[in-house]
Amino acid sequence: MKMTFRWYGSQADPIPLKYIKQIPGMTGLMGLLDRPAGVVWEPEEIKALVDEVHEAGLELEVIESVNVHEDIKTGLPARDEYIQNYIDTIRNLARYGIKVIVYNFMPVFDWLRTDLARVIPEDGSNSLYFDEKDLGQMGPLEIVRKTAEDSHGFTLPGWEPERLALLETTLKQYEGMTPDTLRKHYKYFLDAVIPVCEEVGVRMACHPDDPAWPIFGLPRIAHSQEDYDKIIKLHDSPANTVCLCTGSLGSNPENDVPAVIRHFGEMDRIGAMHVRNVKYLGYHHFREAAHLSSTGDLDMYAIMKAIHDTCPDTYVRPDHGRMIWDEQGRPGYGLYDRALGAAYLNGLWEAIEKQ
Ligand code: DNO
Repeated sequence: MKMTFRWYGSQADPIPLKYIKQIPGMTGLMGLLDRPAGVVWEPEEIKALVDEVHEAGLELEVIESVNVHEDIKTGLPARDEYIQNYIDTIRNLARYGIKVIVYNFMPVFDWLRTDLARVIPEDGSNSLYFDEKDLGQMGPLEIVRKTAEDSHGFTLPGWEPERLALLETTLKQYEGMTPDTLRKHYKYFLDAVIPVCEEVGVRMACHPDDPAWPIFGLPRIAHSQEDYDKIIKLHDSPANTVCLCTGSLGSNPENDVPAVIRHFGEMDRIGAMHVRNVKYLGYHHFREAAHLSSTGDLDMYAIMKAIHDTCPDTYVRPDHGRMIWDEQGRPGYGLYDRALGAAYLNGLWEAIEKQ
């Protein structure tokens, strides 16, 4: 296992690389360039990022959120141009040592919450929270406005302003689209990019729908083991993999997360892991918990054991942390609770190894 940390770059992330390096057992980053969907990530900017990370004594083999343009997902004529840009980006990233690209194929929204700072009554910390009942009152435009307001001025992954400016038009383009049609567009994308990945030694890792069910009537096709079985068959290749996010899949208690890890781990189809815990509060109602098993409803030991047994060389990162110790930061992506999460996951790993 390679323990990594999501970092937004020195311009956008208040956490200095030297702090990340000081987390015990931290080997590298899941990094990103904050670029709009559809553009080519240029070699110079990738090189600058990689050099900066290497200078801090960390690796950068995983890149997150090379976002797929909505025209690709909706199958519009401009998709070929955007796919070509994606291919150029894959080639540029491979040139600088990137091995895995984490992306998603969710229509319009990436992850979705109804509150970014819900106080946890037990200890006064706060975390990301979702209650489907609140969505009914808000609607898509309202939730976007609220999320932007609550983000303390930080850009949030998947909530890029230029994407959201087109929200109404984009939502219309999905009207009536079935999951099968979305999968057809997905196949068109994979058929074009996966051969390039094979050629340059990169694996694409698809992040699950978060939360793990359809929202606002949009088609969503990546929130269960069955969904991912279909995705993998769309273009069967070792380069077509899953970014197995335990908190996203685990938001739906019907997903047996350790079993899903074993299923895809045994097939060598896990490109990267996001590991975090979830506390169920009711039907389609949850909040994010500390990583420790007893603070939530996922069995983190069983999760780490499944990784250990089936995909021990994969990249892992602690996922969203709570806000603790009065830290002010990007919701889900502060330093303290994610560092505690990494230390805990490394502790579980050591115990499993020594058993
Ligand atoms: C949320 C993240 C996601 C993930 C993207 C990848 O916190 O895990 O935004 O990076 O879905 O495209």
